[in-house]
Amino acid sequence: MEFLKHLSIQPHNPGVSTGTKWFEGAGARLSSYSPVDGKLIATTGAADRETYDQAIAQARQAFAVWRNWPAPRRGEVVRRIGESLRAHKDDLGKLVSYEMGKSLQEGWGEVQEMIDICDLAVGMSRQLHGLTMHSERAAHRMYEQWHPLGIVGIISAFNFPVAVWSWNAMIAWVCGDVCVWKPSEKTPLSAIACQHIAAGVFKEMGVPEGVSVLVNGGLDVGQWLAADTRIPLVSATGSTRMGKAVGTTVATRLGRSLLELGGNNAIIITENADLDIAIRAAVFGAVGTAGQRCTTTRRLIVHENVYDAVLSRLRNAYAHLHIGDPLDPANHVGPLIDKDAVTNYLSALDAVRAAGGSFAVEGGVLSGPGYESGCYVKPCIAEARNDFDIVQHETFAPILYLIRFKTLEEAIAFQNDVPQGLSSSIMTLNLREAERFLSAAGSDCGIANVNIGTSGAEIGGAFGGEKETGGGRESGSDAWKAYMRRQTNTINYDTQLPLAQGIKFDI
Ligand code: UN1
Repeated sequence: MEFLKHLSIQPHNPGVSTGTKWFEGAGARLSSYSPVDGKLIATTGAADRETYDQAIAQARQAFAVWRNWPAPRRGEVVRRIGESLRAHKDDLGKLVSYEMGKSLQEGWGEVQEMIDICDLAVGMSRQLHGLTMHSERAAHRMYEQWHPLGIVGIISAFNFPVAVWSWNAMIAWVCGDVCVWKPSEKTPLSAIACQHIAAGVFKEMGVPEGVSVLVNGGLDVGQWLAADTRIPLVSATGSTRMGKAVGTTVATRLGRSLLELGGNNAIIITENADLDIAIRAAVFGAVGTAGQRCTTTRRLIVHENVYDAVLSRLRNAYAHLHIGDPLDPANHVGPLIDKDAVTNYLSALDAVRAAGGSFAVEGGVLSGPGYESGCYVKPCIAEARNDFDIVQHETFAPILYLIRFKTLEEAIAFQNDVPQGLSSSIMTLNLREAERFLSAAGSDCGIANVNIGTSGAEIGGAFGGEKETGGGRESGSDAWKAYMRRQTNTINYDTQLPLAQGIKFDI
């Protein structure tokens, strides 16, 4: 466990930080157990209301200074964080893998996603541009500019314990905001490691204390953030249930929220698909991160003419999956996050059977040597109908539902007929099918891919989805605008004061 030392993780860690300073916090301590071997990794303090309020006060002070730093200089801070992440990639990837349970490849991939967003944010720091408009009045100029918003609250989930913070924080920082991060109580150590990495750069560059605040804790801390009028934007990633609670609380005070919630992502495999690509995409999409990505492939909508071929290839691929210690590179699939997740997985299997579904690849909990934590489950495949209640729900586990279709219209209707709208794909070499899927009458998701699976989005595009996924967009494209306030400026350099719309008002 050398990586813990390299990342400054102690057996007992303080729970709250304003950057370089750490505070114990008098909230109920958090214990982080690894789902890999069931062992206690370390504990952290947690925020109580008083420590929380002090940390927010520090963030406010920091904002008053930080917003005046030129954006490219803030970009330089983010560039250095990216460099430090490169230096810590191996260790941080291992910690993510050990604390959360995803394969080491995916742990490293998550850190790479952080590095990528740093690079993107550095470039953005010189491109936070507004438009200029032509005024209807002579000798007047109109333009818009984007100013920093203030404190950005970040609530992140266990499944991407470090990357989701970085998508928000790196961009918010170049925008001139300061961040308050409430990580998942299931992965507090990964958050502590990130805070140490950022603080190292802050110290070197004289970044004001309070630009990066970490508040570990439980549900109550998330509720404080959501209700806090000092926080103009709350970005929350997690379940639809959590997002509805946060979004409602933020809305009652007319704050802004950016919600990244559940997905129920499907791949449509038409009779014109390249099945080699389709099967690889489907298997990685369904079992990667043990089915605990918001972009996980949960439904496979397969044309009747290729259904049997797809099923037999999937059976074959699933038979070759290695399930076990995610830090062992020979394994494809690690554990679920905890025993509650295992319970949810098992009740989903019961619900499939009760609804009349059957299993083409059986699931179950693994036991015996290497599986002592009780969190390892078998990825499984159920033949189901799209309108089963359980199929309409997001179960955070490696359960893939197979659904048969006859016409593309029917397939697209199935794809869209769920409450969520995050990611979607079509596998086809037929241009007409692909374009219909991408058209206004096609997929209703925030992400729609062709011959690529539903998970593993690159950070250059805007990431997020529609309907119960919450509507927020993070990462690339112009998602930075959510972290700033827009101001329209009209400047009169005339000797007269003409009124807009030609109104006459003589005194
Ligand atoms: C998530 O599961 O919350 O597209 C994010 C992907 C990753 C991000 C997933 N880049 O699968």
